Amino acid sequence: MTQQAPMTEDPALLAEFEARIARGESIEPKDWMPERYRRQLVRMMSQHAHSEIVGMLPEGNWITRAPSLRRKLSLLAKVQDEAGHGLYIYCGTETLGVDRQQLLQELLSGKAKYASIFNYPTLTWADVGVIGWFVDGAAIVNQTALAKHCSYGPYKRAMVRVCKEENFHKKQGFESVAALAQGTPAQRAMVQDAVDRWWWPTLMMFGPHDSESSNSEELMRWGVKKYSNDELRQRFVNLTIPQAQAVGLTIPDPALRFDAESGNWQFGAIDWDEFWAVVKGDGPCNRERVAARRQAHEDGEWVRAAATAHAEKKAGRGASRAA
Ligand code: FAQ
Repeated sequence: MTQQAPMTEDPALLAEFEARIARGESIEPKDWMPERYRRQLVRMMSQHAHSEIVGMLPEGNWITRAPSLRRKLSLLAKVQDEAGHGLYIYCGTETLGVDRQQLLQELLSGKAKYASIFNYPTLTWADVGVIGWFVDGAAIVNQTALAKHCSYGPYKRAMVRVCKEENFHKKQGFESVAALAQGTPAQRAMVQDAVDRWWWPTLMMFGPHDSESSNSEELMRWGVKKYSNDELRQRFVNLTIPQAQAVGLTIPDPALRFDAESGNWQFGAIDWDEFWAVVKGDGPCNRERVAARRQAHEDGEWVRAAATAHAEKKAGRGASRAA
């Protein structure tokens, strides 16, 4: 999505818009907004929607291999929830005047970004629990801030429901992790291995360091983001370390230590080269993920054609009844 177009806004309208943000008012679809604000929201919300949809794939990989009916049911429900979140956020994006087909094309062509985390493989059943615990846990930290503070009304309201569901996901993930952590030595080794592989990519989900975050200043000024990437990352680490300790799992970071003065868990250096490689398309599963979405889109062609034919038939009947 292009962000570079020159934009000159009416200074009086811009001042009134910024005053509304300062008063904590919600901006609604028909309200005046700077073009740059609209574009930033389309960028962020469409990336978010794509993340929910692509995010179905790593865990979806395990639905047929869940170890019990109970685990299968909760995983099915979770993956279905993520589809709902994606559709919900695409609807939110449409309130900004952007066509969903265009956004989907950008995803299918490989042009659109989505969360880096979903380009990692799910190698064992333990990965499913750890994704619920870490990835949904990270999503909750990020999205609760949006649900409470985001200045764009439709996005903020969407996040309220999404966060409630993500909370269920996190609980089912942590419960599964706790069961494995108390299981046989092989189960404990499996879940520790999953923690080792998912920890650092989860920290990367929060985006680059604040000093490298090109969008944060604008998003924070306009009340979309309340907290910076590093602030939210720190909050996630502080919340998660005691949980790992409670179930006897080790976080793969030798530099981790509690700083009593700040109350923060200090952590080691993130591998930003890995992050940018994944964001630019060179992660372990980027090609596989986009190929799976393309295949799903092609497989769904008959459904779209049938729905269109049905709508046309209904419209035709309506027209002949009205005549
Ligand atoms: N992956 O300037 P910033 C979930 C890009 S949903 C890929 O700091 P910003 C649910 C960024 O787009 C997870 N790209 O960007 C679930 C920008 O590039 P651009 C998704 C990333 O917007 C759970 C450039 O780097 N959540 O997990 C990433 O201020 C389990 C510079 O970055 C959301 O989308 C990344 N991790 O901050 C589903 C929440 N980070 O566009 C299934 C809403 C950054 O200028 C299973 N979004 N980039 O070309 C946000 O809060 C923000 O957009 C951030 C990024 C924090 C993601």
